[in-house]
Amino acid sequence: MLRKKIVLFYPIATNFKQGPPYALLFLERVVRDLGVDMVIFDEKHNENILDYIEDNKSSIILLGISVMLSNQIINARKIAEYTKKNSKIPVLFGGWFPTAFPEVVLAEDFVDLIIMKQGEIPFRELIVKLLDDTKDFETIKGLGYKNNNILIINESNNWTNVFEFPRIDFNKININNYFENNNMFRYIATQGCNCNCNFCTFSMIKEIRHFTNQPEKIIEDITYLKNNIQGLTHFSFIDDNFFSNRTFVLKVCDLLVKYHTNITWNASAHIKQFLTLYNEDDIKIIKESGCSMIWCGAESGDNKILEKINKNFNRNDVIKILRLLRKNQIAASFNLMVAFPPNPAKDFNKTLKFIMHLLLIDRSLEVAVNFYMPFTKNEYYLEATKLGFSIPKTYAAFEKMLSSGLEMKWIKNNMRRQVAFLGEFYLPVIKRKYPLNTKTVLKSVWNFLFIVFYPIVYLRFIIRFYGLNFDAFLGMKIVNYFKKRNGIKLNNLNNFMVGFDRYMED
Ligand code: B12
Repeated sequence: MLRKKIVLFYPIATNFKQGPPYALLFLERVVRDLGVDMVIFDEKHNENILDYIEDNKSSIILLGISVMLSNQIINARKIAEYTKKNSKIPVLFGGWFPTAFPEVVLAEDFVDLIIMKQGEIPFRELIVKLLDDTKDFETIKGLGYKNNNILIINESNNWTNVFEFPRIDFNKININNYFENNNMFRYIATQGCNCNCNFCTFSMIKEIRHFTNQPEKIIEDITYLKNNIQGLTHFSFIDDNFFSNRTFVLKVCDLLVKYHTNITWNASAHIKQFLTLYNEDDIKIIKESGCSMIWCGAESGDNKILEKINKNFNRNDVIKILRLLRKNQIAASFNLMVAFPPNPAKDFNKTLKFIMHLLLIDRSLEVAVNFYMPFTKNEYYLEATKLGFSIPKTYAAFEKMLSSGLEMKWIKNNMRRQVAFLGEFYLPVIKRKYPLNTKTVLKSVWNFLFIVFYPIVYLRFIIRFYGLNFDAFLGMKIVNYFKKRNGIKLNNLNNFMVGFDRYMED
């Protein structure tokens, strides 16, 4: 008899580089003792999932799809619809999108089941039931299912330490597919977050906590990855809040110094936590262990906004961490949000000027800016609803949002233009740094722009003036002319992310 199979699918999220599909690797480990085959398809690298489903439909007992709010929604639907149309395989959606919007997802005909929050425990329980051919799903916490077309959403499990489960198996993917920039690999060392920022998806999960993997296990994984990927020297810890546990961080650093003197790494921190937890000696150890960059949510240049979104720090703290990192030769990278309703112009102005100020303190600072999207129910969400805003109510409305953007009437076109000019022109010029992934043919164009436009852009930063963008307009015309001439196209899968990222093209 054919062995039963579970197919797990990670739809493409972005046209930029993506890391390994950790969500699926974390799930595989909890069912590997159940005598069922698990096959992982990452759409970024494996194209033949439909053929696989077609060829194996009699032995596949479940198709599981991981979905976060991104282009994944669109491609998840395509595979799910195909599967429903051409087989009897049940389709399960998991990940942050069904966690945040369970009813929206489960209401669709192409979805039979959803799993909310951490998947490990409910996923294992579900597979056991499917293997037994029983359908009494009411005992599985975190599961949503249908009974005679009625949607049933069970209560969820508490947030648990998933690092206590068996280790993930890197052999389930081709690790070399995830080797980036000829030196880097993304890795998950901790999970969750212990902050209460009320704009973050995590704030929807009230009892969310922060858990760390054991430092020794992390070092073993790093050794394994280094031994199996030629040229790997840099790790990006893509955790939400790597630095929130000092004992853990210092232990990792200690082991890195002991066993991996020649690697560098970057990770995320909450600004206040970092400033409170780490002294100068700690930062020296962190640097010595290879830390080359720390990224943080600086979020806003407006103290009032920082207070109201519960960041627990102010502008001075942002400046303080930037100076501290600079002094210790660790690069900083800040994410910010602009245009909070109902007075978007106020924080917009403060934040853009603040960014200019920060850049004058440290030219190596990396910055990403997004327009604030009121997805969680805080004060700004209420203000936004007064202005006619509503979160999409159906799966199709979310798909539309991804291609045409969210309707946020308080954001004016000149704001979009100014943010775009800041990201695409002023920052590269003041930093004299090509936008990431700039094609070789465009580098000489940028070199020219760096010389011609630097004085005026520098002056702008000194007087903090980002209006009347004749220089950026001209500069971008020149860049776009050469892009067109060389057939370079920017194809963004996520049009709703209306700000700019550090990544320009890929
Ligand atoms: C890494 C990451 C990315 C990578 C993803 C690719 C990759 N594999 O590296 C990249 C860089 C592409 C990315 C992009 C984006 N991301 Co992102 N990302 C993350 C991050 C930091 C870690 C994801 C991860 O691998 N976690 C580790 C795994 C083990 O955990 P997990 O994914 O949560 O999976 C568990 C459960 O969710 C569940 N589960 C997940 N999938 C499935 C599937 C099934 C079948 C089941 C049963 C269970 C299940 O079980 C898993 C094991 O417990 C998360 C935050 C987080 N902690 O998850 C944000 C997060 C997922 N991203 C988010 C967002 C919004 C984005 C962006 C849209 C915007 C942005 N600014 O980041 C973009 C989209 C694309 C773009 N603009 O280009 C949000 C999602 C919000 C939402 N409601 O969907 C999160 C939660 C961040 C946040 N705090 O808001 N992201």
